[in-house]
Amino acid sequence: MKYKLLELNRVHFQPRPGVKYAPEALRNVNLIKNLSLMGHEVIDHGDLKFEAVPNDTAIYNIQTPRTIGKAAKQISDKVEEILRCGQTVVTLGGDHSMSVATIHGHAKVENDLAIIWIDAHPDINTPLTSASGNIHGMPLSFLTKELQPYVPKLPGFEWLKPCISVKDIAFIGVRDIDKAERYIIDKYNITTFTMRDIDKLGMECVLERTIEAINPTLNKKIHMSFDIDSLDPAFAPSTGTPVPYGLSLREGMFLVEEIALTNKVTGIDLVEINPDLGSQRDQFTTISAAAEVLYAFFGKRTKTQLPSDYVLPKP
Ligand code: B3U
Ligand code: MN
Ligand code: MN
Repeated sequence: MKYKLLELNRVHFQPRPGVKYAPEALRNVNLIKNLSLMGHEVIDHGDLKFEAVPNDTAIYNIQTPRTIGKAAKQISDKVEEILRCGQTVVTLGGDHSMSVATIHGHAKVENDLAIIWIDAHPDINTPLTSASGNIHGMPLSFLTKELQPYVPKLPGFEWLKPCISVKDIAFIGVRDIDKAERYIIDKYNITTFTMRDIDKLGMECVLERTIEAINPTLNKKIHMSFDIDSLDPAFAPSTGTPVPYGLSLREGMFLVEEIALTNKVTGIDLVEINPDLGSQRDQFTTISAAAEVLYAFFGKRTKTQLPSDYVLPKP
C-alpha cells in the first residue's frame, strides 16, 4: 500500500505555541524511516508555511480568525491534492483546529465520509459557546451541516462549506464535555463512547458499535482524527489540556489497529502533541506514544515478515 505523509509545522493556533514543534519531534524519532521499514511507501511533504494576515482583529473571543482561516484553506487544498493522487494522508499537528481543514479537504474527494474522533473532548463548541475562544474546541461545529444555524461565518473562513452530517461522527474516549457540547450531542444523538462506555463494553465492542452507527455497510471512507489527549496523561503528559482517566496507550493502539483493519481510512490526523510542555521525560513519553499509535495503525503488529525460504535451525 502507498501512503503519503503531510506534515504540518509552524501551526500556531492556540496560546500554547509548542504544538508547532510536534512534526519535527516526530521526525527526530525516525517516524518516516520506521514507517518505511514497515513496508510502506511514505512521502514526506514537509511543512506548510503560513503567514499572519495583517490587522487580524478578534471576533467572538477568537484572536486571529483571518490568519487561521487562511492557513486552514491551504491545508484543505493540500490534503485534497494528495488524496486525488489516490493515497492516504497523515497530517501531523498542530492543534486540533487543523481538522476543520483536513476533513474539509478529505470531504471534497470523498463526499460521503465517516469521522472517528478519538479525543478527551468532543470539540463541537460553536464560536458563541466556546469559553476559551480556541478554535481547537470548535472544528466539528464548523463542518456539520445541521449546526450551521448556530455557527456565525468567521472572517477568513468564507471558503469553508459544511460537508459532514452529525450522523457521520463518532466520539471515542471523551470525558470533558462542555455544556453546549452536551446539548448538541444529546439533541442530535451523536454516537458517543465515553471512558465509562469503554470500561463497560470493551474497546472491541465500542468499535463494532461505532462502525454499526456511522458506517454499517463500510461503503464510506473514514477520517480518523486522533487527539493525543485521548490517552491518559500518564502516557501523554505533554499536551495543552490533559484530562485524567483516559485511554491506556495499549487501548489507543488496539483501537487504531482495529480501525485500520476496516481498510477504509484515507485520512488521519495526529494532533495536540506539545513538545514544549512538561519535563524531558514527559516529552519523550508523549512523542513515543504518538509514534506508537501511528505504528500500530500502519501494522507494526505484523512487522516480522518471514522470508518464504525461512528454515528453523536444527542442532
Ligand atoms: N472544550 C474546551 C477545552 C478543549 C477542547 N479541546 C481542547 N481543549 N484541546 C474548549 O476550549 O472548547
Ligand atoms: Mn481535540
Ligand atoms: Mn482534546
